[in-house]
Amino acid sequence: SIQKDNGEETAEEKNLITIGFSQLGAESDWRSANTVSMQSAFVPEEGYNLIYKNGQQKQVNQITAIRTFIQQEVDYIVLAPVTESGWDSVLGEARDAGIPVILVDRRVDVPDKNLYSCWVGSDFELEGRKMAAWIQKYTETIGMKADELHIVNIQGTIGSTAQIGRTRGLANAARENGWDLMAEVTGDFTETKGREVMSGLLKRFDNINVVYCENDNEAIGAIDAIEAAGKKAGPNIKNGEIMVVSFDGVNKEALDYAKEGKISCIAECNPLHGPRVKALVEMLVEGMKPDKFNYVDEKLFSSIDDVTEVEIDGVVYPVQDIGE
Ligand code: GYE
Repeated sequence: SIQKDNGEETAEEKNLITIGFSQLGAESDWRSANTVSMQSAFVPEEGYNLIYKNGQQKQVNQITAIRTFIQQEVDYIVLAPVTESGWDSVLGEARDAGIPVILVDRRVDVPDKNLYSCWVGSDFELEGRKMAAWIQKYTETIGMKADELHIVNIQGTIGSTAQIGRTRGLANAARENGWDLMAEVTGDFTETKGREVMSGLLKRFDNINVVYCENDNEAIGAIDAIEAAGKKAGPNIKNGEIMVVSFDGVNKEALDYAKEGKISCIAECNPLHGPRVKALVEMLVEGMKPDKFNYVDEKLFSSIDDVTEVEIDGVVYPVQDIGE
């Protein structure tokens, strides 16, 4: 076969399937785990050549990456989109080039659903509803009245599916329960921004008793800010502690915080999508039509044993005890 100058065969010569993967960034531990999962699933030994591009949390970088993949004539494009809007033209270009697009993690908001083959990820609004149900049950158990809850929401990247769903889950529950949801401010899913935003909120409000962080990295930053302000992060809100809850359950520090009670509850968000995306690609290769939307099952984690499960629309979700 034809050899490249360095003597190695090209992906094409090896009959590998080339996947262009536009990852949105490297903002969190969840994201790093997700990238590793993708990189370990799509390896040459399994018949794949993965081209990975990090979008640095900017949609324009992702659009450029997709256009490059189209020029390179990759076989499939996998897109983890940073936010939902603004994908119509570039996805149209991929379709015109005959390259199927698979979405992973977050979604795109396009009127023409045929612009992508399928999606795999989490039900982010359900995650938010589960967390709100946990807050409701726990605070009731310790005898707090609904109007005594003073909540701030440190949101994820505005306009991302994870932010939209988690914010909606809390906001609806706050309205239904009569909770005082005092502020919604973005922390961009990062530890640095979580710290900065929380320290600002503590200056603005002196009665915060629940901090809803839309991921663990923000929670770690927020806890730093709480401690720097001379307060304690914990579930004992009747005695002046500030209860922090968050999402993901991927990083070791956050799980340790959950064991110590600094984070009271974590809604699991599973990042290990590599094998799932690979299964979808394999179906497309075989000429099969995968389900359009593929959801992953997820639990809650907590070391507080007062609440063992939550129920939503008749479905029971267990709270996994993560011990001391
Ligand atoms: O929860 C957060 C990350 O989209 C589910 O993005 C993902 C979220 C995840 O930065 O940590």
